[in-house]
Amino acid sequence: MALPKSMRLLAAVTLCIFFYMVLQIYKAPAAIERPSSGKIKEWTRDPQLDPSGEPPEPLRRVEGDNYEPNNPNSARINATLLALVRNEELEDMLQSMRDLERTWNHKFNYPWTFFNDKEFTEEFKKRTRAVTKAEIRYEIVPKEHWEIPSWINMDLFQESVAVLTEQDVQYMSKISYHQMCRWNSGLFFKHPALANTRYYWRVEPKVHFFCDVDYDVFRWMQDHNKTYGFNINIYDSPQSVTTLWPETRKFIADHAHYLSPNNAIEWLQDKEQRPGHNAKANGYSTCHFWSNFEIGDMEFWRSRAYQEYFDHLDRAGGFFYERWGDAPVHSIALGLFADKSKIHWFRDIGYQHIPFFNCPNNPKCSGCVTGRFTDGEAWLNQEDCRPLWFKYASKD
Ligand SMILES: Nc1nc2c(ncn2[C@@H]2O[C@H](COP(=O)(O)OP(=O)(O)OP(=O)(O)O)[C@@H](O)[C@H]2O)c(=O)[nH]1
Ligand SMILES: [Mg+2]
Repeated sequence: MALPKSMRLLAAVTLCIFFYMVLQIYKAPAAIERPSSGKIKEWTRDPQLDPSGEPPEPLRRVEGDNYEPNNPNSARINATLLALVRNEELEDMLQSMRDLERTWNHKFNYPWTFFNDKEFTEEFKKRTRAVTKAEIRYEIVPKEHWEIPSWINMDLFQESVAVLTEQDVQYMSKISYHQMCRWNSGLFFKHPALANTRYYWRVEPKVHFFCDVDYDVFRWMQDHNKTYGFNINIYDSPQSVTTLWPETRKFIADHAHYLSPNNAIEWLQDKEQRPGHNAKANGYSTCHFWSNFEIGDMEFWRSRAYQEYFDHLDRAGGFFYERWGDAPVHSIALGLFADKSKIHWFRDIGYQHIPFFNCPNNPKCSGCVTGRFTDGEAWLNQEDCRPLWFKYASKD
């Protein structure tokens, strides 16, 4: 018995749909890619999962009283722990200090230098003094280093705030945030209190340190001729730095002689890993050393190359009309003007600034999860750009 024509048509369509579905199932990947993995293709696993220890010798250690706080012939070099901090952040600063004193500085007793745009309160001084045997200096940022520069047009600033806030640029409307980024970028090392200091370790309130470090980190920088040390590398929000790379290119065009022969420009310009970021930031990958932790040689910031670069950026106005951070500004300068072999990954200094971690596989560490990059939402793993640095520079 023949089926009516409409039934035959329906059967044919159903058959087609069936075969189409089978084909789609066949074409699907064998394993579903976890959207949370986010790790770069070069990595099969995070290198912090592998056992690691101290960086190479020479390592200077405590012997007898060589690092005692009042030893006039101590082995300390010209270096300081430094923090820009507000009086209201006292509890969070104490937390950071306790961690760093416990893991490192109670052995080496490097001085702390605190900076503030206002006077420190007596309470701030009293309570910070109680958590260290080392000397502490309390310094005020000079007005001319903090105030908004005269060439910034405040109407234009307000317009930019409206536009970039709309584009979700965090802290865009907070004037003090812009001032802080500018000061950390190009002015902190000019403070008279640091005139005789060469190395610094930047510490923010509310950060954690997890690993015992048993060598003089500043002396290690000096002995190994390092310019800069970092431990976390992340992407920036490209909307906050739209014209930073174009301004940088203008500067390079006139100052090519400042480029290091062993620079990391390829790292700065990578567009493979996050093409969208590179496009929005007009050629900059946005990968940067996360500067709430930095151990550096201020000679680099005091160099002619950096001073002229900073002045160029400062005149361009992007610390206010956009939200250029000290992290991308420092990172770009290092990537261009420093020898990349002089930039060191302090994998052994376990660290957290919300929401990211650096947590090595090292018996000297406790309180963090080995190899965990974030305890925030899974998508934050995608912000990790260490693999880019390792690809274009090294893990040293
Ligand atoms: N004295 C002073 N310190 C400031 C000011 N703004 C920021 N800071 C300090 O500068 C550092 C960086 O500021 P944060 O607000 O932590 O900036 P951030 O790390 O980008 O932001 P979070 O992710 O919210 O921590 C911290 O040590 C602050 O205490 C300010 O107006 N005055
Ligand atoms: Mg912070």
